Amino acid sequence: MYTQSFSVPDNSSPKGATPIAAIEPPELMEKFDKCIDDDGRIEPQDWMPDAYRKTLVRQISQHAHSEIVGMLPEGNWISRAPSLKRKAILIAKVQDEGGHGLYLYSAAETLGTSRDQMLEGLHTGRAKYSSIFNYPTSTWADIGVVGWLVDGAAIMNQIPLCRCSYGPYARAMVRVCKEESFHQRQGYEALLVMMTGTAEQKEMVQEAVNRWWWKCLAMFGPPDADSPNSAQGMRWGIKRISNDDLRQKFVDATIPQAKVLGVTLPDPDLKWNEERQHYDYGQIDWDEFWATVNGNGPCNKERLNTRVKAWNEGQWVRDAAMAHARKQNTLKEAA
Ligand code: FAQ
Repeated sequence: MYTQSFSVPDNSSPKGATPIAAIEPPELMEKFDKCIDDDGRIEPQDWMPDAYRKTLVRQISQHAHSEIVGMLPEGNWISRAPSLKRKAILIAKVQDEGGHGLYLYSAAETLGTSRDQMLEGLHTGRAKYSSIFNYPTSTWADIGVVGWLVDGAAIMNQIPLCRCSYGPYARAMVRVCKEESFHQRQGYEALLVMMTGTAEQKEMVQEAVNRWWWKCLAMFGPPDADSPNSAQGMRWGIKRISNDDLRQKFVDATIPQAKVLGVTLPDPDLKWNEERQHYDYGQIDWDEFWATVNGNGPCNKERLNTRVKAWNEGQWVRDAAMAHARKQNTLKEAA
């Protein structure tokens, strides 16, 4: 079961009883608030309220875990990619996701947490990671759909994070977004090719879209009204656009892409709303989302077991690297 390992204490929540200003030195708080109000960047050496630090550790470590666990559903298809070209692209993509996880762990470490602490949270099931990676990739079309829709949703969420008030996170996001953009395009292109193929291939794409669409909408997090961290995250310039607004942007951007591709999005309520100048969409199954976030999705146990096994089996590599570093240090000292 997942709990709230990196949760921010109640006093940092907009709904909390004690305002943050009341528990932090006023002159430091004033300088921090001014920097946030001026849209400046907070750097690791700067003073920051404890609640800001904890919120960032929570979000960045969850994000890092998502990238690392996110390697698994796609890694599942590397050995079965239908051509050498697709295999090379998929290996590069999965490797990129691993790199994103590493930048993000490094960004979180600048806040005073250690990688061991973060990984312990993941491996014991205390830390969260994105709900989306707890669903199976059952056919090759899923790999295209993950690129198109999952990476598409990830970019929509991550572009505003390039302007996050915490410098190391914002800078990591710039590179991550460039790579995610390639990921999204390769997925869409793979699907475009399948849609010029046989009836079975087209059906495989449609069936994969049907399974992933709603899960991707839920990726943006609970509705704003039920999102405990949003108001404070936005006040601090960590989040720039709310969960619901990002979800709407994703729906609006994806509908024309689905038309070009020739697939139907599985929502009878999708309809252009002239007054809102946005598409309306149907009800997301939030019970299913929370069950998955809380450890009871179709692949939660498998994903966690795989990560723990990889970590345990990699112990000798970490030991060897440490032994090598010690040997190099001894040689340097002796020289
Ligand atoms: N899954 O109050 P809010 C990717 C939790 S990377 C699980 O709205 P917040 C790349 C949330 O943590 C995908 N839990 O929270 C890739 C909180 O719990 P807590 C990951 C979720 O932080 C592609 C509680 O619900 N991206 O895909 C989810 O203000 C392909 C209440 O929620 C990021 O992490 C969820 N979907 O907003 C890799 C981006 N949604 O912590 C491989 C950075 C919410 O209080 C292959 N993160 N929760 O115990 C964010 O932007 C934010 O953290 C949100 C959530 C928007 C995810």
